[in-house]
Amino acid sequence: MKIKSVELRILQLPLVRPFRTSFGIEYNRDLLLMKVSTHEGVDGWAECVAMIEPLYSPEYMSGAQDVIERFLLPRLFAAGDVRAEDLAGLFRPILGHQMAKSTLETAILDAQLKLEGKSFASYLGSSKKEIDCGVSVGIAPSIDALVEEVSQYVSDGYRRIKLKIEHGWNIEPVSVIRGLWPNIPLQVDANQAFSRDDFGLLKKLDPFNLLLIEQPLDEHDVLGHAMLAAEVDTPICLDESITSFESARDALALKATTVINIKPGRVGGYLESVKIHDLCVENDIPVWCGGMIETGIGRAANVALASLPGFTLPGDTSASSRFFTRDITNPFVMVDGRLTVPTGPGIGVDIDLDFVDEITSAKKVILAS
Ligand code: OSB
Ligand code: MG
Repeated sequence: MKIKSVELRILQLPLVRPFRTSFGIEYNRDLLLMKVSTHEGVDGWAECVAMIEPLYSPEYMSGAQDVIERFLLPRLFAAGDVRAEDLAGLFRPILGHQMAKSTLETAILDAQLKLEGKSFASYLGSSKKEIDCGVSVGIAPSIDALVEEVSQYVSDGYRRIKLKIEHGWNIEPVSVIRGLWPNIPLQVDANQAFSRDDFGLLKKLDPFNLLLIEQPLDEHDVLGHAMLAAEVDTPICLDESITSFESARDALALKATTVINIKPGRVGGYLESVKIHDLCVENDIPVWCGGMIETGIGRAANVALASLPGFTLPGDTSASSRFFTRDITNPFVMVDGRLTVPTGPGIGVDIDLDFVDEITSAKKVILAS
């Protein structure tokens, strides 16, 4: 395929309720949206999962845009005829910036698969028609507010609940939710809030029959996670620490993680995600698909990925209504705790261009020549 132009937009999409994680971080969903147009006549779309500030990972929205414009697009345009499978090699000299790279690879893959009439799921190697859904619950203003929010998700039919935890919000919320729903699959996510001094506290989570503790320690403290894993019974699952196939391989070898959260943006794209998935399948390590508050565009691709056979745990692949009153695609609607895997060509969703225009605050088109 030959790329004709790349359109970048900044959108503001309001959330249905605030989403709070450790360190008082409150997420919004300003996002960078990309459309790649090709000489073959198809367009490909992708969203960048970098948040507006570098609070989850070092990448941030306008930094990702800068990397795309300054370093990735010139290499892409100079390469001429490209396929999505070429991009990792093409971008290899540019270090880091996985979310920026993933955006471009995903948009090109969308265009390529539309041209070939193939769905994302079948290209990635999946056969499942639907996937089980979990939901990520932010730090609530009070225990009562948490119970009310979780009750809503349980009655919506979510098949797994994930509670965000931090200092001052850990054993009590978990104990209350476990007490009210003794059998619901439950897990926690600390987003790096704890340190090696907190093993005693984290050990107190063992009686609650949690599926896993996600990223309790600093992203660079892989050895600390291995030490913690040896002390607690609850499985440890890395999120932020897994930024590539190599980091996943090494974390598994160190026994720092016995479950892996795969987020395509964090590891540089869907192709790298499949490599990590295959590694985990070979090693009998369960994986699940993380979320970055995606719109229907990123959600569609995540749902396709989550339908691969190694994704044996429900992911943060919730319905569009979890975050948005109105999505920028046909919404993902959960039925019986499951979402249907799109089967149309490419990511397989229709984009509501009128609504996208309505919430666009900036737009730029970069021509290949
Ligand atoms: O750590 O999994 C995380 C959202 C933004 C940044 C980091 C995380 C999250 C979530 C998932 O918890 C939210 C979702 O369902 O998309
Ligand atoms: Mg996480």
